[in-house]
Amino acid sequence: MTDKNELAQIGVVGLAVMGSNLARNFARNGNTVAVYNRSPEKTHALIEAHGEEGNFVPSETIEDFVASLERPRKAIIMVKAGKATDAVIDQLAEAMDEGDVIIDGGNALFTDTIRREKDVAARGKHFVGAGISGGEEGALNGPSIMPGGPKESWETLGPILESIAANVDGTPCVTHIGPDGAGHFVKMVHNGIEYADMQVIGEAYQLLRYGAGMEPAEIAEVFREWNSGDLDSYLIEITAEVLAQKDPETGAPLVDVIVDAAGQKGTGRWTAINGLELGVPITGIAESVFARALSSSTAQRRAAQEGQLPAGTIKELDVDKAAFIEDVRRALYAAKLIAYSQGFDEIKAGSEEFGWDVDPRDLATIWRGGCIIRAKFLDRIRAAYDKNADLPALILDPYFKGELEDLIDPWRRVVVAATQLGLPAPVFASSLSYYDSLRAERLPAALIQGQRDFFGAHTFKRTDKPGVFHIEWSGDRSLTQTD
Ligand code: NBP
Repeated sequence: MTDKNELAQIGVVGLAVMGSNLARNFARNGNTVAVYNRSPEKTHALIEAHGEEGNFVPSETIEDFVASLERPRKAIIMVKAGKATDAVIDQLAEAMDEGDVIIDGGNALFTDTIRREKDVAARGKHFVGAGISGGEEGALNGPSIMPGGPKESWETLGPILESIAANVDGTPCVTHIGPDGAGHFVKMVHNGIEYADMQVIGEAYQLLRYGAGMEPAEIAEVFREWNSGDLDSYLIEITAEVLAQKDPETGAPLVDVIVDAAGQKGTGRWTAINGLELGVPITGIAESVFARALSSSTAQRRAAQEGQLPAGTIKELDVDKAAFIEDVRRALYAAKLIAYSQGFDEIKAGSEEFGWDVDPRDLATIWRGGCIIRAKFLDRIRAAYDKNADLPALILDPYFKGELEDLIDPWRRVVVAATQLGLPAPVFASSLSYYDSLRAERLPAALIQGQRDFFGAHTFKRTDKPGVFHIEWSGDRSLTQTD
């Protein structure tokens, strides 16, 4: 139904797949929704195909669109991230009045969101950068939404977003995350965790396929079974679906006909870069981004496959298949746990750096539904932060510590097996090194400090007394205290 005279509670600019699905979701949930797209064909197509799903108010100019919104006006931008977003923000800020709210629902880099919030605030309007997860299906049926921006905007925007968000146990998967770029920041880290989660699932598949010699359909059954336990999650569920799928053209397992070069749109890379900038070891996420890059290094891979690199001694799997499958399940669980723990570390560090005061319990709550990393496991994460919001690391929560007691030996066995089988398992292995580094009483960092003092007089601290010291390496090797 369309009514040009009715004022809309919310507007959507940009009616490609995400925007039109989001607009339909608003309309289906009782909101009158104003819709506008740069080229009017998309607006017409939406109204023609889905106009009966609820109350839409279509416009062909941004001025008419703004005039069709109830005050304070609220408009969500769902256009291509980057320059297009800046252009639309400018048009909306020009046409709107003081106190109106511009929401960017695209995948913006959080530093862009911080800049945009400042610019829009200087023009007297509110700006909310909102991370929206769940892809096109989530946009239509209930996404997980991570809005940042001023708290006042949340007061008016909150109920509308709650009406379309996914819902788990009566709790909507949306809450105010924090000021300016906080929403887009946590969405970025969410995507980074998603990269790691997908990579560890991939590594488990690789070991079962080429280590245990199992066929994709058989592995699909294993994943189906795993989905009824600790690993119960959307990604495990769809993995079983993909592995069970046959290629409609050849009848071969679909996974065998898909080129093994993983693409990326950049949010995982942003997460890794930000981890480096903040000095947070998010090794699982970074390694997953590198694994995708390596998969796409076609020329190098071809050269290496042509026998130019020695494989060394490759062993056959020498354990019972059922036992190996269970070990791989536990290694996957452990590596996944590390990736989440590291992701929450990055959020904590970002929150402190930018003064956002992000509550990790909120994230564990709103990621339980609607988003790609939705998993039963998030209830455990929420319980961990409920007990202690200042956990030094998620894996130090007593429940997860207990889980790791059961996971650590299988995890070590799987990393050893992968090495002996000559199969890559970069996140399984690097996560284990991270874990052992955290536990280690002494790290080789002492030696590195010695080296740095040797070649660059960078000084070092001592274990036995306070102060800063230097050895006269090129002289008499005496010790001097510099501070
Ligand atoms: P696209 O990212 O493909 O963008 C297409 C839309 O941008 C069209 O409506 C197009 O209008 C509009 N647009 C462009 Br391009 N330049 C414009 C300009 N200068 N002024 C006004 N409008 C302009 O759409 P999408 O895949 O629906 O994604 C929308 C946002 O949601 C993106 O930021 C994306 O990163 C994010 N996101 C997407 C997904 C997903 O699964 N696809 C998931 C999560 C987040 P036109 O019709 O006139 O060309």
